[in-house]
Amino acid sequence: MDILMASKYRGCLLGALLGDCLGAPYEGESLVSKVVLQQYFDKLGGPYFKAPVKMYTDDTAMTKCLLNNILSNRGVEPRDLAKRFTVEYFNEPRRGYGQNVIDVFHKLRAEKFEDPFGPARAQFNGGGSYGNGGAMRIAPIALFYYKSLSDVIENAKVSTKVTHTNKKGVDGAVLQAVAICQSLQSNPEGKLNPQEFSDKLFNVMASVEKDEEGLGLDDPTPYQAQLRVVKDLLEKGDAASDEEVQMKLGTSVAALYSVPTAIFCFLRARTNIPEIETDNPFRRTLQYAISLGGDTDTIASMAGAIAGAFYGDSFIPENLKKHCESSQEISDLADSLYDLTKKA
Ligand code: F2R
Ligand code: MG
Ligand code: MG
Ligand code: MG
Repeated sequence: MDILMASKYRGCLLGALLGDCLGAPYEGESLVSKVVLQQYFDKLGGPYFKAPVKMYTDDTAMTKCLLNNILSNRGVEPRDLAKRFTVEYFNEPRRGYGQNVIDVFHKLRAEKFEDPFGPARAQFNGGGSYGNGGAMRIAPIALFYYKSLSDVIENAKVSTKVTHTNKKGVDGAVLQAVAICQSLQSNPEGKLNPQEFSDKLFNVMASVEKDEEGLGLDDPTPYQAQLRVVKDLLEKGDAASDEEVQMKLGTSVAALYSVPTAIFCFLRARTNIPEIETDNPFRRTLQYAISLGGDTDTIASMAGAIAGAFYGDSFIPENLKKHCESSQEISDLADSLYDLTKKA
């Protein structure tokens, strides 16, 4: 067994879980005080105390569906995935789902899952959703298919289109999956060059962002534009204020204004950030992502997945994990996915 790779699988899925659970209480706030967050993380990550667990939201509920879809079918199977999302939603509807994705679940059920992509295609008068719901759950795709970039891209698209068919929603999921793959294949002890990391993503998106469906988009390369901003902000370092990051990259539920932000959070948190006091770069990633406000559960979850895939689960503070719902189950599912990938 490749001990490091198994640890990266757990790190990625636990990173996604912790970002979701710890970010959820702040979702929708404009900017979150770094002092308040420092106390929050110090308390939850310090000596263990009994407290109600921080509940996960739709981000993790849907990640689990995708994980179990891959485990049961040895790969993505869209009709089964559509069923799993729908059953999960009707079992636990109060997980903070996106406003419009709920219509997809109703239609899928009414139409008996005949066309697993049909209801998503009909969203927004046929334009499809550009929300970050595809990207926020994509980690299992990256982990299962990481050996082939074309498989990652294809399966990120297929799994996303069950709920999100707008090109910006789909390409955001592709970008997040590729970022996780890059982390998975990096040495956590080695030197990571943030500029190189984002250049590699840029090159992948240059081939993905073609207006191949003749959509006549105003800007056919929006993710490449956002990745240029990521590089500019990384170069500025401490000179870039949180407000500037928030304004230029965004912190909304739109994939275009949250996936590049999550990637930036991981890369920025490689080194110290003012007012965030921790030597642990995994924890720094989550604290920073949440501090930017907006879609905090989802941006922290996506940044956490990239960071966890880079550092592995040994960087995830034990007591922080214990305060998050289902952390043992997620860790076990990561091991099952790792075992399946070894056999594939
Ligand atoms: N929904 C939320 N947060 C809202 C508050 C939740 C509250 N705290 C609670 O507990 O209830 N969070 C979750 O939703 C995001 C993922 O959303 P998803 O799955 O992409 O959903 P949807 O509905 O498809 O899209 C989200 C919104 O984006 C806008 N939008 C998307 N496509 C559009 C288009 N083509 N034209 C116009 N608008 C479009 C709409 O406002 C959608 O409702 C995550 O943050 C997750 O945590
Ligand atoms: Mg959520
Ligand atoms: Mg998810
Ligand atoms: Mg969210």
